[in-house]
This record gives sequence, structure tokens and C-alpha cells, in this order.
Amino acid sequence: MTENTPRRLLLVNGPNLNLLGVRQPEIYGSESLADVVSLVERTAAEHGFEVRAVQSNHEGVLIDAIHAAREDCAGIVINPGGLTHTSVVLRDALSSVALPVAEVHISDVNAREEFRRFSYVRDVSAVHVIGEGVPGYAIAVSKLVEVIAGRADG
Ligand code: CA2
Repeated sequence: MTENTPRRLLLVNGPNLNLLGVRQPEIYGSESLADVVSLVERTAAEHGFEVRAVQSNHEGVLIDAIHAAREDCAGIVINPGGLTHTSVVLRDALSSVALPVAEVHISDVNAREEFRRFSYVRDVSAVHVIGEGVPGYAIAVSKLVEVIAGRADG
């Protein structure tokens, strides 16, 4: 990490994750999106980072936020929701900004329907946290900060 490394992370939550805590608690738990943002902010703060959080049901909004992160963020924590399994566009956005990415899934996507096993984001992400519930976002932040520190030292 150099003195020029921005002390900010982008948190991206994709389509339908605004419904966290409201629907399907048996799969996604009872914590809300606000709880996720608060957890990520607290964890990032422990490492000296602030957070810009975006959730959208619109792919283009997510892509604009990822492009903007190039200017002032050191890394991206993303739960792309269902776009994980469908979106070349989202993958291209992540790979174009060349920031370290942590891919998070609340549920164990490998233990659900077959179509959830494939991720367009997997091989453009340095960190993967899958099936750890909402606490997985905190794990992702800590691992991403390690990657950021390691990159800038190299
Ligand atoms: O497990 C995850 O975090 C997912 O990324 C969630 C996506 C799903 O399409 C992925 O396969 C795995 C779905 C997000 C929808 O979230 C909801 C939350 C509460 C109620 C309804 C949907």
C-alpha cells in the first residue's frame, strides 16, 4: 500500500439484494441490506478504509459505479446477485477497472441449482467468499485489504 492508495472500498450489491431480510430468510438470513452496509463499513473502518455502497436492480447503474471506482477506490467488494451467472458486461466492467475484486455470495451457490455454479465474475476476482451468510462480507473485506496491501507493496 502506498500513500497514494485511496482509503476507500466500493461495495456493490446487485439485483434483488434490496430484499434481504424481507423475503426468503431461509436462504439469505434475516439481516437487511442496511445491516450488510453497516457491517462492511465497520470492518473497513478497522482497516482504515471508508466505503461507498451501491445497490441497484439495473445493470448499467452498477457498471457506472464500477467505472467511477477507478478514480478513488482501492478495491471492490461485490455480490452481483443473479448477474453473477449471466453478465459478461459486468465481468468486463470489473476487469476493465483493474482493481482487486472480492466476490461474495451469501448462500452456497455450489449447493443450489446447477445454473448457480457458474460465475462470470469468478476469474476476475482475487477473493471468493461463498456460503458464509452476511458475515461473509466482513471476511471479504479483510481478505481484500490483504490483497490491496500486498499489491501496492510489490
Ligand atoms: O447467495 C447470494 O448471495 C446470491 O448472489 C444471491 C442472488 C442469487 O441469484 C445468486 O445465485 C446467489 C439472489 C439475490 C436475491 O436476493 C434476495 C434476497 C432476499 C429475498 C429475495 C432475493
